[in-house]
Parts: sequence; C-alpha cells; structure tokens
Amino acid sequence: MKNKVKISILILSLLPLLAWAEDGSRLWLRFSDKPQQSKEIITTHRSPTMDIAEKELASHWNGKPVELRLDKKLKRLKDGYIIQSDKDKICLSAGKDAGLLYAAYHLLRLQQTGVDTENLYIEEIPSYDVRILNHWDNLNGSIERGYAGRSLWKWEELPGKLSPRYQEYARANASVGINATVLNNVNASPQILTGEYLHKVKALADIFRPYGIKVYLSANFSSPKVLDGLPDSDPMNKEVRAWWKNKVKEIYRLIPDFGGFLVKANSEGQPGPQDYGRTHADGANMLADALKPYGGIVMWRAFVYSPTKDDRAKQACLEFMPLDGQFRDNVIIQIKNGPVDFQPREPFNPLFGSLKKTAEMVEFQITQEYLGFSNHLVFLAPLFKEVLDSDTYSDGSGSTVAKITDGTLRPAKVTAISGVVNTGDDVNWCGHHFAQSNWYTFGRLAWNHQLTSEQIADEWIKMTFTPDEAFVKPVKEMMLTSREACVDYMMPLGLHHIFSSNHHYGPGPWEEQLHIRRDWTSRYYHNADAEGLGFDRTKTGSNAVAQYFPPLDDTYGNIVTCPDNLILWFHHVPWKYKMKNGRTMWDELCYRYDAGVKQVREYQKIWDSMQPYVDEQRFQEVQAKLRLHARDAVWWKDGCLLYFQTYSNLPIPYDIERSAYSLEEIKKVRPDIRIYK
Ligand code: BDP
Repeated sequence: MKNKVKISILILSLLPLLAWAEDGSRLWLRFSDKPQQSKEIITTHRSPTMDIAEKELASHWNGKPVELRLDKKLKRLKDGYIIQSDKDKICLSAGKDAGLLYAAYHLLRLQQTGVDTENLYIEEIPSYDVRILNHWDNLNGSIERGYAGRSLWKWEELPGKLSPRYQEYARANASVGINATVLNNVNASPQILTGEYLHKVKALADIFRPYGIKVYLSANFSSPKVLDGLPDSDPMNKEVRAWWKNKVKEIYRLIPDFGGFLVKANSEGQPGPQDYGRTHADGANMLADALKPYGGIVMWRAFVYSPTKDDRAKQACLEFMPLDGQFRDNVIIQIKNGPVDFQPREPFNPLFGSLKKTAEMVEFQITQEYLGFSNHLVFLAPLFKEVLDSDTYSDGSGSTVAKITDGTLRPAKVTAISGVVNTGDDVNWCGHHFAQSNWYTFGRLAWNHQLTSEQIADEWIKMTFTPDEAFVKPVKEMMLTSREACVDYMMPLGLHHIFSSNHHYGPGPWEEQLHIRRDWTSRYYHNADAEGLGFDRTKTGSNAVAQYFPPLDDTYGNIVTCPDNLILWFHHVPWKYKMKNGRTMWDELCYRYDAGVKQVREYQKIWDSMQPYVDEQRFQEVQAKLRLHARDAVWWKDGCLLYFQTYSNLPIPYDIERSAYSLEEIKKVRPDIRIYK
C-alpha cells in the first residue's frame, strides 16, 4: 500500500515533465487534453468508421453539440462533406461514413487553428478520388530512399502481432484525407503475393479499413514465373493470364476492398512486358482485366529508365505516346512530376496532357531523396503547387497539370494522385520534425489542390507547434522560402542531377566517368566545358523542347524567353551570357549558390529566436538538424562553384564568402548520413 502511494506520488511529480516531453510522435494531431465541457455527439447510425469519428469528437471537441448525419443523397460529394452550424449545434453531413470522419477531423482542425466555429457553412469535395501514399518499403524492413528509420510494417511479426503504430498511421492519414496506401516498394519482391504475405497484408487492411484507407500492392511483373514456376510471364500467355486472375481472386477473398496494383515495369532492370516483345499496354491490360470484376485499378508507372542513346528526359513520352488509347479504363499512368527524377526543380513532365485518351496521375516524392533527406528543412508545398499549377497548354491555355489529372480536362473513371512517403519507425515518423509537414501537405493537396502553400504551412504550424503569431509568422516564412533555398544551394538555374551518385545526398558534379552508362554521371546533365554550362535540349541538341505544346516549345527553346530558373535545363549557356538581371551566367550562378547558403544561415537565427515558443526537445532536435543543413549548404556551394570554376576560369565575385577548403579536399568529404539497407 505504502509503495503504491509512493509510486503515485512519483508519477504525479513527473507529470509536468511528461507533459513537456515532446518527441513529435503526435504529429499534427495535438488536440487539447483539457477536460471537456460539452461533448454531446449525435449519430444517425453505427459503424466502425462512425465510432472513430464519434470518439475523436467526444474526446477532443470543445464546442456545441455535433450531429453526424449520413445522407445517401449526398453522393455527389464523393468522399466530401458539409459542415453547417446553427444556434444549437453543428451538423456534419456526408454521403459516406468516411466523409463524416473527414468532416470530424476538419472540425477539430478548425478548433486547433483557432477558427471561429459559430457560423459555419463548408462544403468540400476532394480533388482526387484516390489519394495514395507509395511506400518504398522492402520486405526485409529496409526502406528504399527512406530516411526515418526502418519500415513501419513489421512483416516478421504480422499477422499475429499488431503494432499500435498501424492504427496511429491510419489515423494520421485519415485526418488529412489520405485514403489509400501501397505497402511495398515499386522495386517489388514477388514474395508479397504469396499466401503467407497476403495474410499479413490482410491484417493491415483490416486495421486501415475503418479509417477509410484501402490497401494496394506493388506487383512484380515476373511473379507467375518466380512464384509458381510458369515458363514465362508473357502477358499473351493464357496460363500467365489465368495465374493473375486466380491471384487476384485469392487477394479479394482476403481483402474484399483491395485497391489494385502499382507496377514498375521495364525500368531500371525491373521485368516487364517488353521482355516478351509486348507493350506497356499489353502488360497493364492483363492486370486490369484480372482486377476489373472487383473494381480494382492498375497504376502503371511511366518512369521508364533504361539504357538509351537519346535524352533520358524524353523517354516517358517516347514510350507512352504511341500507346495512347490502348489502355483499359481501369488503368492510370502514374507519372513522376518531372521528366527526369524528383530533382529540386524540373519543368513538368511533358507526358501530362500529351495522352488524350488515357488517364494520368502525378507521382510526387515526399521523402526528399534529392532534397537533403531528413536532414534539410525543405517544405515541399511550393514544389507540388508549382507542378500542379503548371500550364501544359495541351488543350489551350489553362490546361494545368491539376486539370489534366483531376478529371476536368480528361474524363477518367477514377482520378488519383500519389506521393512516395517519408515515414519510418523513427519516433517522430519522418526523421525531421519539419518533414512531417510534407506528409501533411501531400494529404491536404490531394484533398484540395487549390489550397495555397501558405494556407497549408499556416495550418500545419498552428497544429504542430503553436497558434502564437510570434512563432507562426517567422516559421512560416522559413518554410515557404525553404524549397527555393534548396534549389539555390544545390542546383540553381535549372541544373539537375549533379549529386554524388552513390547516395544522392551531397554534391558530385565532378563525377564524370564513374559508370558504364553516361546518364549515371553528373557530367551527362551539366555538360560543363570551356564555353558554358547546361544541357542543350533545343533543336540543336536533344530537342526535348519539342515534347512540349506550343507556345512552351518556343518559350523553353529560345534562350531569351526561357525562364532563368530552367535555363540550364534547356540550354547550354555561355559563361558570360547576360541573364535577365544583367549579370553574367557565371556571376548569377555564384550569387544563387551564395543566396541559398545565406538563407539557411538565416533559418538558424530564426529558429534560435523561437526557443521561447517551443518545447525543449523539439527545439533542440530541429536546431541540430539546421546545423547539418547549414554545413551541407556550404559544402554544396563551395564544391559546385570550385568545380565549375575549373571550366569557367572566371573569378567568384569578391563579395561572396570564400571556401575554407580546396576542391580536392571537398571531393573527399563523406557525408554522415543514415541509409538503411
Ligand atoms: C529513383 C530512385 C530509385 C527508385 C526509382 C523509381 O533513386 O531508388 O527505384 O527512382 O522511382 O529516383 O523507380
């Protein structure tokens, strides 16, 4: 008895400390734990999803009574909802239970961000039907391009043991409207389709279902051959087609709401229909036919990256345009935002809009493989927005990537958007506290692509840290400028893929002949020589500009009209070429690199002055990350400028800080980064 009293006194005395121990595990879902006054929640019916909505409101909502009303007539809202307040209560109505859950999270977000909830009328319809995360998680627990620990999926424990994190993951996704997830890497192990693994997948699907989340899998095209010894995996082979039909049947028996397959085929050594002289359409259609009776879809990736003599940036269009109109209506072509590979800045992928009779979706990368991993503070909303708002001109002016993919300009049976997610088993989920904002952003934009970066940052900061304007304003400024800062200190003016090729983290413009394939070296992309810098993609070069609709082909193709921020993407520019601001290209390059570094230094100062508003743990963890970030920015600037200077033979402008190391010393730097194998 005495001991018990002692223990409870100890716990009580620790409580204030515990309340301050902030490890980021709660993400943006930091609802107040205050005792609630009014929590009358009225529901029209019961279901597992309704129970969650009701529980969330009962434990966190502080205002008037709330009624959750399922109204089958509201089907036009899809997963959306209406929130309406009157004198005595707030009514949430939707055509589906999931819509009511999203409405509940919306209401809580309003409360958390300090919005007046007295006179509400909100109607929301999501921009995309399928708002899907792509996990590049391997079955051995590692994550390809993952920087936040090991996989969340503990395959060896499933299906018997269920980590509490599965539910927390589902909740976080539902709170921002994400309704789908591909559990395994696009470089897919065939094993995922074995009976043993499908039972594990089912266990996860059962946990995610009440949160409105459907499970999808990456399928390895050779599965029939590898798993069951078929002579081949040729999509025209009847036996192979029957194999997929049976496999799909087996999956739906276990997971009746299974979403479908994501496929990387004939890219970077992955098997595919071309192995048998067939086309992407033949391969995709075979899977689509198997999924069709159950309502499943195929997301077939356009990231085809195989040895070619032509410009790598042209590959997706070259391979997919001849196939337009040949795909089943339950196939969507999943296209990376840019034509090369998730670089800090790329023009939009010219395949968007070029397919007239085939559904297209965007693939973003949330995990910052090319933007400083989980060490650099880079808020991705401006990058995602830049792509979605890009005008492709495919159907005249105003044919933005958003409108091509959301069903406005191309009728699609199902519309979708995907993001390669940055989650891992780190306590704070994403490695960097601010990287959580990118997961959040993907969900919010998938729900409503018209939100601005500023709105998203504002919400996220208030929910994750504090609504105090003294904190919100400077931190928001820091987030909103951070992507451009990253472009500046890594690869400004349209430079791309000059990373050290073995880790994609630090600079490696000097990698000239390391590999057998030219397009695996930085040199292929930057082309520095005595005359200038940049990739000539005009008529005199690879003519990739011709893949863009007029007037963009001319705008990009003409050095005078090409925007400065893409000039080295499309042109080989003389070192002394006069840029729009009157500086020479060389000077502008130097000042851009320098501006990037200065910006990150500024973030360090801003963050330090935010100490009074942040709990100690998160303050220190972000501070430590910013130190790495600043160190890396300097490494990038000095490495790239000293290297390019060996070609330009021009002085670095004298007001720019000098490098403390020689180029040879910088080349030897090995970054201190965590890569999970
Ligand atoms: C590249 C990644 C590689 C992925 C590939 C893909 O480096 O790990 O497998 O993209 O998207 O950027 O398939």
